[in-house]
Amino acid sequence: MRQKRIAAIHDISGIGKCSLTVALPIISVAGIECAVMPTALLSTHTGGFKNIYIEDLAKSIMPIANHWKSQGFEFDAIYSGYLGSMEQVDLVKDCISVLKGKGTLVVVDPVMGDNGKLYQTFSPEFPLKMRELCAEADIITPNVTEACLMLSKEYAAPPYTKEYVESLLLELGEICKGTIVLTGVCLAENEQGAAAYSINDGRISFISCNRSPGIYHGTGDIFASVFVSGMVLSKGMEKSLKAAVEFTGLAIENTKENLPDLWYGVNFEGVLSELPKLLGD
Ligand code: PXL
Repeated sequence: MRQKRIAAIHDISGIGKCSLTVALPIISVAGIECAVMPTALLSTHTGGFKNIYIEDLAKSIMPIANHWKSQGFEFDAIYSGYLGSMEQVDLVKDCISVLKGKGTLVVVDPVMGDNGKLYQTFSPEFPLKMRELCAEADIITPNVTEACLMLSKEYAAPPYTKEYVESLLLELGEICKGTIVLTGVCLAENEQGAAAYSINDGRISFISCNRSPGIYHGTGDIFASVFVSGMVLSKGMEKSLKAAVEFTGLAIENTKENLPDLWYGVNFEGVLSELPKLLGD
Protein backbone atom coordinates (compact mmCIF):
# COMPACT_ATOMS: atom_id res chain seq x y z
CA MET A 1 0.00 0.00 0.00
CA ARG A 2 1.38 3.44 -0.83
CA GLN A 3 2.19 5.90 1.95
CA LYS A 4 -0.66 8.31 2.76
CA ARG A 5 -0.26 11.76 1.23
CA ILE A 6 -1.79 15.16 2.09
CA ALA A 7 -1.56 18.24 -0.15
CA ALA A 8 -1.15 21.17 2.26
CA ILE A 9 -2.12 24.52 0.69
CA HIS A 10 -1.01 27.29 3.07
CA ASP A 11 1.43 30.19 3.22
CA ILE A 12 4.98 29.77 4.45
CA SER A 13 5.90 32.29 7.14
CA GLY A 14 9.65 32.23 7.80
CA ILE A 15 9.22 33.01 11.49
CA GLY A 16 6.16 32.66 13.68
CA LYS A 17 5.24 28.95 13.70
CA CYS A 18 2.03 28.68 11.72
CA SER A 19 0.70 27.31 8.44
CA LEU A 20 3.32 25.23 6.55
CA THR A 21 6.02 25.43 9.23
CA VAL A 22 3.48 23.69 11.52
CA ALA A 23 1.64 21.47 9.00
CA LEU A 24 4.79 19.95 7.50
CA PRO A 25 6.39 18.69 10.74
CA ILE A 26 3.10 17.51 12.26
CA ILE A 27 1.89 15.64 9.17
CA SER A 28 5.38 14.13 8.72
CA VAL A 29 5.60 12.92 12.34
CA ALA A 30 2.17 11.35 11.83
CA GLY A 31 3.89 9.22 9.16
CA ILE A 32 2.11 10.91 6.26
CA GLU A 33 3.79 12.54 3.25
CA CYS A 34 3.07 16.27 3.20
CA ALA A 35 3.05 17.68 -0.34
CA VAL A 36 3.45 21.43 0.12
CA MET A 37 1.75 24.08 -2.00
CA PRO A 38 2.89 27.49 -0.66
CA THR A 39 0.28 30.21 -1.31
CA ALA A 40 2.44 33.11 -0.16
CA LEU A 41 5.88 33.72 1.27
CA LEU A 42 6.06 35.96 4.36
CA SER A 43 8.97 37.02 6.52
CA THR A 44 6.77 36.42 9.59
CA HIS A 45 3.10 35.69 10.25
CA THR A 46 0.81 38.73 10.36
CA GLY A 47 -0.46 38.47 13.93
CA GLY A 48 1.71 40.90 15.87
CA PHE A 49 4.74 41.70 13.70
CA LYS A 50 5.10 44.98 11.76
CA ASN A 51 6.55 45.79 8.28
CA ILE A 52 6.18 42.22 7.07
CA TYR A 53 7.64 41.17 3.71
CA ILE A 54 4.94 39.37 1.68
CA GLU A 55 5.28 37.74 -1.74
CA ASP A 56 2.05 36.41 -3.24
CA LEU A 57 2.60 33.02 -4.90
CA ALA A 58 -0.80 32.82 -6.64
CA LYS A 59 0.76 32.32 -10.06
CA SER A 60 2.48 29.10 -8.91
CA ILE A 61 -0.66 27.36 -7.62
CA MET A 62 -2.11 25.93 -10.84
CA PRO A 63 1.25 25.05 -12.49
CA ILE A 64 2.13 23.03 -9.37
CA ALA A 65 -1.30 21.35 -9.27
CA ASN A 66 -1.19 20.55 -12.99
CA HIS A 67 2.30 19.11 -12.72
CA TRP A 68 1.31 16.89 -9.77
CA LYS A 69 -1.73 15.71 -11.73
CA SER A 70 0.36 14.99 -14.85
CA GLN A 71 2.70 12.82 -12.75
CA GLY A 72 -0.23 10.77 -11.47
CA PHE A 73 0.09 11.72 -7.78
CA GLU A 74 -2.90 10.81 -5.64
CA PHE A 75 -3.92 12.60 -2.46
CA ASP A 76 -5.69 11.21 0.60
CA ALA A 77 -6.52 14.76 1.64
CA ILE A 78 -6.33 18.29 0.32
CA TYR A 79 -5.93 20.59 3.30
CA SER A 80 -6.06 24.36 2.77
CA GLY A 81 -5.33 27.12 5.28
CA TYR A 82 -4.22 30.76 5.06
CA LEU A 83 -4.78 32.15 1.55
CA GLY A 84 -3.23 35.42 0.47
CA SER A 85 -6.13 36.94 -1.51
CA MET A 86 -9.69 36.52 -2.87
CA GLU A 87 -8.13 35.35 -6.17
CA GLN A 88 -6.42 32.53 -4.29
CA VAL A 89 -9.78 31.25 -3.07
CA ASP A 90 -10.79 30.70 -6.72
CA LEU A 91 -7.42 29.13 -7.47
CA VAL A 92 -7.77 26.68 -4.58
CA LYS A 93 -11.23 25.73 -5.84
CA ASP A 94 -9.63 24.96 -9.26
CA CYS A 95 -6.81 23.13 -7.53
CA ILE A 96 -9.32 20.90 -5.73
CA SER A 97 -11.03 20.00 -8.98
CA VAL A 98 -7.66 19.07 -10.54
CA LEU A 99 -6.27 17.08 -7.59
CA LYS A 100 -9.33 15.52 -5.97
CA GLY A 101 -9.69 11.80 -6.59
CA LYS A 102 -12.27 9.24 -5.44
CA GLY A 103 -11.03 8.92 -1.88
CA THR A 104 -9.69 12.46 -1.34
CA LEU A 105 -10.92 14.22 1.79
CA VAL A 106 -11.16 18.00 1.31
CA VAL A 107 -10.48 19.91 4.53
CA VAL A 108 -10.72 23.70 4.51
CA ASP A 109 -9.44 25.69 7.47
CA PRO A 110 -10.90 29.14 6.69
CA VAL A 111 -7.99 30.99 8.33
CA MET A 112 -8.77 34.71 8.53
CA GLY A 113 -9.08 35.86 12.11
CA ASP A 114 -8.98 35.30 15.84
CA ASN A 115 -10.21 36.91 19.06
CA GLY A 116 -13.05 38.63 17.23
CA LYS A 117 -10.83 40.33 14.60
CA LEU A 118 -10.12 39.77 10.91
CA TYR A 119 -6.34 39.49 10.32
CA GLN A 120 -4.78 42.74 9.03
CA THR A 121 -4.10 41.37 5.50
CA PHE A 122 -7.76 40.65 4.64
CA SER A 123 -10.46 42.94 3.22
CA PRO A 124 -13.91 42.94 4.87
CA GLU A 125 -15.30 41.05 1.81
CA PHE A 126 -12.94 38.11 2.32
CA PRO A 127 -15.14 36.10 4.76
CA LEU A 128 -18.00 35.94 2.23
CA LYS A 129 -15.58 34.74 -0.45
CA MET A 130 -14.23 32.09 1.91
CA ARG A 131 -17.76 30.67 2.23
CA GLU A 132 -17.47 29.59 -1.43
CA LEU A 133 -14.43 27.44 -0.64
CA CYS A 134 -16.08 26.01 2.49
CA ALA A 135 -18.97 24.88 0.27
CA GLU A 136 -16.53 22.59 -1.57
CA ALA A 137 -15.16 20.99 1.60
CA ASP A 138 -15.94 17.69 3.30
CA ILE A 139 -14.77 19.21 6.58
CA ILE A 140 -14.26 22.81 7.69
CA THR A 141 -12.39 23.85 10.84
CA PRO A 142 -13.18 27.51 11.64
CA ASN A 143 -12.56 29.05 15.05
CA VAL A 144 -15.41 31.02 16.63
CA THR A 145 -14.16 34.32 15.15
CA GLU A 146 -14.03 32.86 11.64
CA ALA A 147 -17.47 31.28 12.10
CA CYS A 148 -18.94 34.67 13.11
CA LEU A 149 -17.20 36.45 10.23
CA MET A 150 -18.57 33.98 7.67
CA LEU A 151 -22.05 34.18 9.20
CA SER A 152 -21.92 38.02 9.45
CA LYS A 153 -22.61 37.73 13.18
CA GLU A 154 -21.32 39.82 16.05
CA TYR A 155 -18.41 38.05 17.84
CA ALA A 156 -18.95 37.18 21.49
CA ALA A 157 -16.01 36.47 23.81
CA PRO A 158 -15.84 33.11 25.66
CA PRO A 159 -16.98 31.25 27.71
CA TYR A 160 -19.93 30.03 25.64
CA THR A 161 -23.04 28.04 26.42
CA LYS A 162 -23.56 24.68 24.70
CA GLU A 163 -26.70 26.12 23.09
CA TYR A 164 -24.74 29.00 21.55
CA VAL A 165 -22.12 26.62 20.13
CA GLU A 166 -24.79 24.32 18.75
CA SER A 167 -26.55 27.24 17.07
CA LEU A 168 -23.27 28.30 15.41
CA LEU A 169 -22.68 24.74 14.20
CA LEU A 170 -26.17 24.49 12.72
CA GLU A 171 -25.77 27.82 10.92
CA LEU A 172 -22.37 26.73 9.57
CA GLY A 173 -24.19 23.68 8.22
CA GLU A 174 -25.74 26.04 5.69
CA ILE A 175 -22.25 26.81 4.38
CA CYS A 176 -20.64 23.35 4.37
CA LYS A 177 -22.66 20.19 3.80
CA GLY A 178 -20.13 17.80 5.36
CA THR A 179 -18.71 18.08 8.86
CA ILE A 180 -18.17 21.27 10.81
CA VAL A 181 -15.40 21.30 13.39
CA LEU A 182 -15.53 24.48 15.45
CA THR A 183 -12.35 25.30 17.40
CA GLY A 184 -11.75 27.65 20.32
CA VAL A 185 -14.85 26.26 22.01
CA CYS A 186 -14.54 27.26 25.62
CA LEU A 187 -17.51 26.29 27.82
CA ALA A 188 -15.84 27.21 31.12
CA GLU A 189 -12.98 29.54 32.18
CA ASN A 190 -10.48 26.70 32.68
CA GLU A 191 -11.39 24.69 29.57
CA GLN A 192 -10.55 24.77 25.88
CA GLY A 193 -11.72 22.49 23.11
CA ALA A 194 -13.68 21.89 19.94
CA ALA A 195 -17.15 20.83 18.85
CA ALA A 196 -18.10 18.86 15.75
CA TYR A 197 -21.34 18.57 13.81
CA SER A 198 -21.77 15.97 11.16
CA ILE A 199 -24.61 16.88 8.81
CA ASN A 200 -24.97 13.26 7.71
CA ASP A 201 -26.13 11.87 11.03
CA GLY A 202 -26.97 15.15 12.79
CA ARG A 203 -24.58 14.30 15.63
CA ILE A 204 -22.91 17.05 17.66
CA SER A 205 -19.96 16.20 19.92
CA PHE A 206 -17.86 18.27 22.30
CA ILE A 207 -14.29 17.63 23.35
CA SER A 208 -12.23 19.67 25.78
CA CYS A 209 -9.10 19.76 27.90
CA ASN A 210 -7.72 22.07 30.60
CA ARG A 211 -6.98 25.59 29.41
CA SER A 212 -3.98 27.71 30.30
CA PRO A 213 -4.80 31.40 30.45
CA GLY A 214 -3.51 33.52 27.55
CA ILE A 215 -3.74 33.82 23.79
CA TYR A 216 -1.53 31.40 21.91
CA HIS A 217 -0.73 32.07 18.28
CA GLY A 218 -0.75 29.32 15.61
CA THR A 219 -2.69 26.81 17.70
CA GLY A 220 -5.50 26.61 15.11
CA ASP A 221 -2.98 25.35 12.56
CA ILE A 222 -1.61 22.82 15.04
CA PHE A 223 -5.10 21.58 15.83
CA ALA A 224 -6.15 21.26 12.17
CA SER A 225 -2.88 19.55 11.12
CA VAL A 226 -3.25 16.86 13.82
CA PHE A 227 -6.95 16.47 13.06
CA VAL A 228 -6.41 15.99 9.29
CA SER A 229 -3.62 13.51 10.01
CA GLY A 230 -5.92 11.47 12.24
CA MET A 231 -8.67 11.45 9.62
CA VAL A 232 -6.25 10.36 6.87
CA LEU A 233 -4.96 7.57 9.14
CA SER A 234 -8.62 6.40 9.44
CA LYS A 235 -8.76 7.07 13.18
CA GLY A 236 -12.30 8.45 12.87
CA MET A 237 -13.80 11.73 13.93
CA GLU A 238 -13.84 11.26 17.73
CA LYS A 239 -10.27 10.01 18.03
CA SER A 240 -8.89 12.59 15.58
CA LEU A 241 -10.60 15.40 17.50
CA LYS A 242 -9.32 14.09 20.82
CA ALA A 243 -5.76 13.81 19.50
CA ALA A 244 -5.96 17.36 18.08
CA VAL A 245 -7.30 18.89 21.31
CA GLU A 246 -4.81 17.01 23.49
CA PHE A 247 -1.78 17.71 21.30
CA THR A 248 -2.64 21.42 21.11
CA GLY A 249 -3.02 21.44 24.91
CA LEU A 250 0.38 19.76 25.33
CA ALA A 251 2.04 22.31 23.02
CA ILE A 252 0.55 25.19 25.06
CA GLU A 253 1.60 23.60 28.35
CA ASN A 254 5.10 23.21 26.96
CA THR A 255 5.25 26.93 26.12
CA LYS A 256 3.68 28.93 28.87
CA GLU A 257 6.62 28.80 31.29
CA ASN A 258 9.21 30.39 29.06
CA LEU A 259 7.70 32.45 26.26
CA PRO A 260 6.93 36.10 27.01
CA ASP A 261 5.57 36.97 23.54
CA LEU A 262 2.78 34.49 23.08
CA TRP A 263 1.91 35.79 19.62
CA TYR A 264 5.18 34.29 18.41
CA GLY A 265 3.92 30.69 18.44
CA VAL A 266 3.99 27.71 20.78
CA ASN A 267 6.71 25.14 21.40
CA PHE A 268 4.99 22.23 19.65
CA GLU A 269 8.39 20.89 18.56
CA GLY A 270 9.14 19.79 22.12
CA VAL A 271 6.05 17.58 22.27
CA LEU A 272 6.08 16.17 18.72
CA SER A 273 7.30 12.82 20.06
CA GLU A 274 3.92 12.46 21.86
CA LEU A 275 1.96 12.69 18.60
CA PRO A 276 2.33 9.06 17.39
CA LYS A 277 1.04 7.92 20.80
CA LEU A 278 -2.01 10.21 20.59
CA LEU A 279 -2.73 8.98 17.06
CA GLY A 280 -1.91 5.35 17.85
CA ASP A 281 -4.41 2.51 18.31
O1 PXL B 1 -2.13 30.90 12.18
C1 PXL B 1 -2.80 31.40 11.11
C2 PXL B 1 -1.95 32.21 10.20
C3 PXL B 1 -1.39 31.64 9.08
N1 PXL B 1 -0.62 32.33 8.22
C4 PXL B 1 -0.37 33.64 8.44
C5 PXL B 1 -0.88 34.27 9.55
C6 PXL B 1 -1.69 33.56 10.44
C7 PXL B 1 -2.25 34.23 11.61
O2 PXL B 1 -1.94 35.34 11.95
O3 PXL B 1 -0.60 35.57 9.74
C8 PXL B 1 0.50 34.39 7.48
